[in-house]
Formats: sequence, structure tokens, C-alpha cells
Amino acid sequence: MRRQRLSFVAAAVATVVVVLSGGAATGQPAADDAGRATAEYLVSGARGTDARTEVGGTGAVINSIEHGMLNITATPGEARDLRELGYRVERQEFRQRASGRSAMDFPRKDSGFHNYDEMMAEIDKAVADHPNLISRQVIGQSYQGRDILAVKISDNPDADEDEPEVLFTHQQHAREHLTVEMALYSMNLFTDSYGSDAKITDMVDNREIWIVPTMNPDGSEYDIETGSYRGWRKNRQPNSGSRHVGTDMNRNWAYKWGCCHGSSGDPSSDAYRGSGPESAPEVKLVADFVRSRVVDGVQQITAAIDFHTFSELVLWPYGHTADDTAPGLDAEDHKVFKTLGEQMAQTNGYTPEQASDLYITDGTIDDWLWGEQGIYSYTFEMFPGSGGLDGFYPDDEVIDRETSRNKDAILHLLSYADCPPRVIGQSCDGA
Ligand code: 0X9
Ligand code: CA
Ligand code: CA
Ligand code: CA
Ligand code: ZN
Repeated sequence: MRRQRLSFVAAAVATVVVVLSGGAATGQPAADDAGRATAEYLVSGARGTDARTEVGGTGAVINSIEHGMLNITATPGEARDLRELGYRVERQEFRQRASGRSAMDFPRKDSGFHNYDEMMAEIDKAVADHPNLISRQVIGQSYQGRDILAVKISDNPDADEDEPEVLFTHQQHAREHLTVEMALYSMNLFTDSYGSDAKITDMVDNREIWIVPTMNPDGSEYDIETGSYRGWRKNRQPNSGSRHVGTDMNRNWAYKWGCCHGSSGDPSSDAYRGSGPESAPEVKLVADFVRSRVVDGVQQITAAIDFHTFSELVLWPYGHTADDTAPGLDAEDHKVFKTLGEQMAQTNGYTPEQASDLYITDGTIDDWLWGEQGIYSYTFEMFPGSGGLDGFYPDDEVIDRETSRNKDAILHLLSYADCPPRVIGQSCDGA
């Protein structure tokens, strides 16, 4: 009791000192010393997809939708634009939890989450325990130089067998830490249950599973480094000509980049699309990795899930248009996406819908994976179903339940990876 109180006071004093010295040194508002150009707001009066797309069109990021109320993160300028459009915009106070713990790690009460080093250690251990089932490769470095991995799970993992390949990507958005736990869960599931669970054994034998456990290690470490969560979303790449740091990686992919008012051109925005497609090194290296899976002119990866939090959704392309079909996505493709998406949602209780039913986005990974690579790609928004910025920081007690919740969905996608159109009774022969 006594110890706890003392450490709390020490942490509070340390915080004050940091804020004061930072502000004095840079002459900038305290909010920016924490790296946050944006704040949390509640927006009312935005009912329906068109209104949400208008809200998103200002560059504000929509965190959740509840009874016509939107929880957003926005810059002061974006909040002003929204008020000018006639919306009611109310500032929310994002309460960060005190940690009583050293820097560069999660608060003690959330120690079940893995920081970057802990994630790497967990992967190294899995490789050491199951060298015949996992191999890991470094596919490049983040802006700040951290290794970004692709973990491959298959029997004969060091051989490139002629099997359908499936890609799981995680944590494009820094604060979506539960998605890293999702990656570690999948990795451990496929290796630990190999040989005892028939379905898993079958998938490991007959598929090649690629897991990129984090795409945004710099942002993730930045989000937790003070012991209090920052609510950070973007990467940590500086923007020339601006004091605002970071690109929203899920607006930076090279398919219809910046096409459709589904991202922002302002570096201060949380939905900043970057200076050009693939300008974020982390996006480019994962895109290069995906391109490297084209063998003899055929993309080996047939299906993919990009994991995010939160809202409990299964989303499919396109996000850049409200239409069900568009160039490159015909009625049949739509039916495959919808059928498989609804079946996966049946298993985890998420809500299935086209990505643009939420709001229009451009430059997202799923549009690129389908539009450029022909990969049946989904976005999963994990637990919780609703909430404000605190929705990004669930207690670590939920990790087991909310990662294993997706076991059947990922197995379902894997089982159709030989020919996703099979789900609507079509064959892929001679394709
Ligand atoms: O805005 C996003 O990138 C995703 N939501 S999040 O709260 N995790 O940031 C939703 C993307 C939806 N659109 C597509 N998947 N295309
Ligand atoms: Ca930890
Ligand atoms: Ca292969
Ligand atoms: Ca095999
Ligand atoms: Zn996200």
C-alpha cells in the first residue's frame, strides 16, 4: 500500500516534469509534446454512411459508431470543419492509466500484452520449439530500424511447396495491441496443436501460412513508452515541412491512393495518407513481400486477413466506393467475399459488411490486396464492439478469449484458400 502510493506520486511528479520541460524547450503546446496533434471527440448528427463518409472526409478518424454518435480522433482543424458542416462536436477526455512501471512497457495491470521485445522472444521460442513447422524471416526494417518479420508456418517451412498461401497481417495501427496477441495466438495454435488437432494438422500440411505479427513496431513502442497509453495510431516517420509525425499506414497502399476523400493530405491528421503511395517504409516492405510471392506470374497468396481493433467486424472490399461492384470486383467476386465473410462472422459473432458500409476509405491494404494482387482479403476489427479511445486498451484478461474467438474463422478461410470461389459453388480449374 505504502509502496504503491509512493510510486504513484513519483510517476505523477515525473509526468509533470516531462510536460513542463518539454513545453518550455520547444515552445509548443503541451498536447504536441506528447506527440498527439489529435484529441478525442463525440460527434452527433452523423447518421448513415453518407454522413460518416462526410465526417471521414475531413480527415477525422472514426473510432466507433453507436446509436448515430461517432467517437472520433481529430485535429483541432478537423473538429472546426465538422462544426462548420453542422455537426455537434464534443471534446472527450481520454483517461490514461497510471502505470507504476518502467518505461517501454505496458502498465503492470496489462502485462499480459507483449511489447516488441517480448513478441520477438515469443516468436524465437516458437521457432526453437518447432523448427520443422516455423521459419521466420526479416522482410525489412521500420522507419526507426526495427525488424519486421514474416513468420511462415507449414510443414517443411523452409521449402516453397506448391500449396495455397494465406497472409495474416497485424497492427498497422500502433494502439491496436490486441492484434499482436492475435498473431501470437495463431502462431502458437498452429504449432502446439499440430499432430493432435486433425483440422489444424491438415491446414499446416497443405497450406503455407504467413504471419506478419506487427507492421508498426515504432508506433507500438511509442504508444506505451511512457507507461501511460498515448492513443497513437500512425507510424513514426517524420513529415518534411511539418512538425507532425506519422503516416496512417492503412491509407498509404498503392491502390486508388487518395482517390476518394477517404484519407487526409494533412500530416497533422490521424488519417494522413503519406506523401505518396508506399511512402511509409513499413507499407512498402510488406507490399514488396506480397509481390515477392508472385511465382511464374501467379500470386501464391490467395486469401488474407488484416487484423485491427475495434468494433467486432468482418469487412471486405472495396472501401473506396460505396458500390458493391466496381472495376476489378464483379458481382461474382462480391458474392464470394460476402458469402465467405458472412460465414466467418457466423463463427466469431462479428458483424459482416462491406468496408465502405462503415465509411469510405482509400489506400487501405484490403483494397490493394484485392485490386492489385487478386487476393481475397478481409479486415477484422476485433474486440470490443464499442467504446471510445479506451476501446483500444482492453484489460489483458480478455486476450485468451478474444484471440481464440477467431480460431474457427481463420481455419475457415484457410480451408477455402485452395479456391475461395468454391464457397459459392464455383470451380477454379483452368483459371
Ligand atoms: O480506419 C481504418 O483503417 C479501419 N478502422 S480502425 O479503427 N482500425 O482504424 C477501418 C478500415 C475499413 N476500411 C477498409 N478495411 N477498407
Ligand atoms: Ca509486458
Ligand atoms: Ca508456395
Ligand atoms: Ca506441405
Ligand atoms: Zn486499425
